[in-house]
Amino acid sequence: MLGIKEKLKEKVEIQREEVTKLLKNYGDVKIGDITIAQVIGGMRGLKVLVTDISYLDPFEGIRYRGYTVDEVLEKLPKPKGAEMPYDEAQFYLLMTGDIPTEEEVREVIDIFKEKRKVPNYVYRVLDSMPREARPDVMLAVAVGTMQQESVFAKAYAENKITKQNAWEYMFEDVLNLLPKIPMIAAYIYRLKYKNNEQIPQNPDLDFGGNFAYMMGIDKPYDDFSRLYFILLSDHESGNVSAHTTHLVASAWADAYYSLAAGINGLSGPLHGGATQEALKWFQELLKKLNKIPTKQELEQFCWDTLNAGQVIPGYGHAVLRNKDPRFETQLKFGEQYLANDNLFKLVIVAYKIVPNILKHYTSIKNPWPNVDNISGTIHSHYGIPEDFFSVLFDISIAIGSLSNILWDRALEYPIGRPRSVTIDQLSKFVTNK
Ligand code: FAM
Repeated sequence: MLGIKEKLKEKVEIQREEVTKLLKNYGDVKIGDITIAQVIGGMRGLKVLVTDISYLDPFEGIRYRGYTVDEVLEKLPKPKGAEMPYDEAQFYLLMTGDIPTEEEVREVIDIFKEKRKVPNYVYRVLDSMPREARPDVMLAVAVGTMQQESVFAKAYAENKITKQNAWEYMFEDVLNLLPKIPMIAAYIYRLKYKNNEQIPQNPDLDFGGNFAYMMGIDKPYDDFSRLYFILLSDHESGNVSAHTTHLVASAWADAYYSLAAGINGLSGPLHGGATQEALKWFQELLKKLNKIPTKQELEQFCWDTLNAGQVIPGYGHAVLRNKDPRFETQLKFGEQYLANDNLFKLVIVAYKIVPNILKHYTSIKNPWPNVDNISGTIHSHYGIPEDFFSVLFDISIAIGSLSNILWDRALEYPIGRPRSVTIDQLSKFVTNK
């Protein structure tokens, strides 16, 4: 068996040749036009990034390295007795493009276990932060604090890094950093919400299983953790957090700086914060009526939200134009384990009604529930407070974002630097037409 590093070495060589060929022979080929609406509209729809880690088809949904959500859940190896695959297997898939064998995933599990231990100074920093600090801020601070561990930054300072070998140092950083993220996240959770009564790691458990264990939440939360971390691991590289991580890394910042930036990028209510917003919206509705609403009551609540100039959280998407398979997969989990949960019942009722309301607005390009519509309900079912949701999302995006920046270095992508225009220039452009 080839180890993950050797396998990557082989693949990096092949992909480098491909990229060189594309650039040399076809660098001038146009693949699209840019409109004023796209320039003003957050580059929506512009194909200006490249990644093989995942691809988001607007109608079919996400494919991780070419595999759909269902295929990934079916094909990746699972821990004994678990219904969901190892997150380590998803990491292997995103990194190498291959579904790992049991033996291949075992190598990653062993490496991750060996590298889990978080330096003590990180805990001291976390302990000294105000209890009011948001948990995702604490996670970003913890990741930033560990920057001094960066093998990449050290090698750069010693003039050891070349364009060709940069990825190997990035690989070291990724392997050192990723296994620590769920450990730190669980520590923050117990510190903030469980009176700092910490649960030591269980060396027999995998990435997701150990996270659930350290959180102190019983089965089947281990399987939900595995599932959630897989589902949210990557959504091509254009969403705010993945894009931020990539952009920061493009200036040859190491994995610690880059991921800390991505964690901050996830926080906004229109992105990672939407999980929290969606749950709040459902809770408000339930509180107001004190029962599962009728169709009319729910429709009225939607109109009240929209007429107040607010978005209905958990619906719509910048790229997807169809139902989100990540929503559907969590729905199946909920049907199996949350059938008696009132909030979950409300998610199902809303699924049938809200899209029809949103369809009244022709400007809304996707009226369907997105992944964040349901995640918060499931997190909250397991007793997790709302402001911790973005940390769970951060653990997931770490898997995909770190895979992305490894490949950014491997394929020697340059620093990101788009150009800007002024409004005046745009106006003149139109007048001159
Ligand atoms: N409720 C009300 N209005 C909505 C809407 C919703 N759920 N989704 C879109 N719109 C509006 C949008 O505000 C825009 O209005 P204006 O023309 O007045 O600016 C119009 O419909 C067209 O928007 P779009 O092109 O369909 O979507 P965008 O690409 O601009 O925005 C989202 C995409 C996700 C930011 C938007 O759908 C939204 O705000 N949804 C609610 C928040 C949410 O659930 N975010 C989570 C997204 C998730 F995928 C993630 O990143 N984690």
